[in-house]
Amino acid sequence: MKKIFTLMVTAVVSLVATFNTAAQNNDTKEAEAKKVSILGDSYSTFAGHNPEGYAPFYPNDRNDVTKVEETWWDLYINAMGYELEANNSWGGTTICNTGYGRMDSSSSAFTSRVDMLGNPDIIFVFGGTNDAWAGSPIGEYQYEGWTKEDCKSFRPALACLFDQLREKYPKAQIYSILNSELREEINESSRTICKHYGIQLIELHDIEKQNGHPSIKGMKSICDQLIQAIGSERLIKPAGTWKVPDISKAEYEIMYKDIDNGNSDIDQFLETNPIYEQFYTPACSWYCGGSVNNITASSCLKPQGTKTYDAENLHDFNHESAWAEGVKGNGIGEYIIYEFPGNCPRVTTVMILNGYVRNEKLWRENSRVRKLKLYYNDTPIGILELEDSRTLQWFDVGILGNGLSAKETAVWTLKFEILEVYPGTRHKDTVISEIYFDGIDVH
Ligand SMILES: [Ca+2]
Repeated sequence: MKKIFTLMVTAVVSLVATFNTAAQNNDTKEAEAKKVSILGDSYSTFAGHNPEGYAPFYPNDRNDVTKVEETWWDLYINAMGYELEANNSWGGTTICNTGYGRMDSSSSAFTSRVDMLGNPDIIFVFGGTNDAWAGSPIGEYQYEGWTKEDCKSFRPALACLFDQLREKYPKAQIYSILNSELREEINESSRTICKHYGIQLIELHDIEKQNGHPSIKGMKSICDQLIQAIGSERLIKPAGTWKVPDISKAEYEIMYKDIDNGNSDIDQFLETNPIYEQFYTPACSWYCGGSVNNITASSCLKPQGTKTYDAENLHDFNHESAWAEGVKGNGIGEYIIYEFPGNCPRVTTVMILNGYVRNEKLWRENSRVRKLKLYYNDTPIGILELEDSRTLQWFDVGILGNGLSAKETAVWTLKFEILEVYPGTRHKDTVISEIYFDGIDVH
């Protein structure tokens, strides 16, 4: 793989448009990013990102989190490719109307802040920690007719909070996050009330803390646990597609050589067929800094004549070579794993040539992938829904990877598992010609 990388970097860089410009010019079908709002306490604060007048905890001298990019919510939103709608988090606040020292906290309690979340698709309620630490009264389970007095206790207040959120944001998906190491009656009450409202409760575990608050490591764990708990069913449709042209690599190369002889057709060809430019005469791309350590597959079809179907064919920047799964049937459950160096530039886009795209006949005769489950370090983060077309399709998958400051040895992986296929007319084998990447942290 190192060889391909070197080739790509040293290849003619003077060419026409870069990948990004080409992508922008194309007919994209970008889905609008989901908007996330947070109703929280100090764990979800960061100075400058919460409403004015609220007391943020972060950044703090006694905690190593110094950047907003290190908070659980910014990590999660970036990983999922979502957008922040509102972060209504306030340090020291309780869900119920009883705060520290048994003081009336009704003006800052979660129940008094439901109106300030904007227009979200997803709401995270991350509270209860201060109720536990302040020793707020637990109260009885109550699912209607709450008074301000009732909401001085945790159980009625939490139920009242969910009821208000449901009414005010009927389209939003609500998730409740429960801190680790809280007293059991808070945990048990949260489980019972979430169950009553059909709200998924994410119970955190093993969160590293400094001064009672998540550290950088703790924040990362929260993000990972959220992805693990709720990320798996996200459907990701192609953000755009490019047709695969009907000429071979050899024909293209002959045509390309002719460019010096004043062949103006090639310019026009490149403009309408950016795939060939990317593969065979690449300009600057994510690969100027990005690389892949190795690619493995759960199975590969045995060579047929001189043609191989190994996993390496997925990342050789040759549209004519392909990987095919090697089990009986359509290969449902078969998978491919890409391993990246720990300090590799981060990936935001997955590019896929679906099927045996070498020519139209082979493409039709062999099976193509319909759904690919995407895992980041073994955690499912979404399902790529591929079109049944002989095209390059690209998918915005959020920001994946550790970033440039990580150790090279802290490798990370992307796994692609076949969930569904479009059957071929002649063969059952499911084929993918190429999976490669675009991203950030380069240039
Ligand atoms: Ca290939």
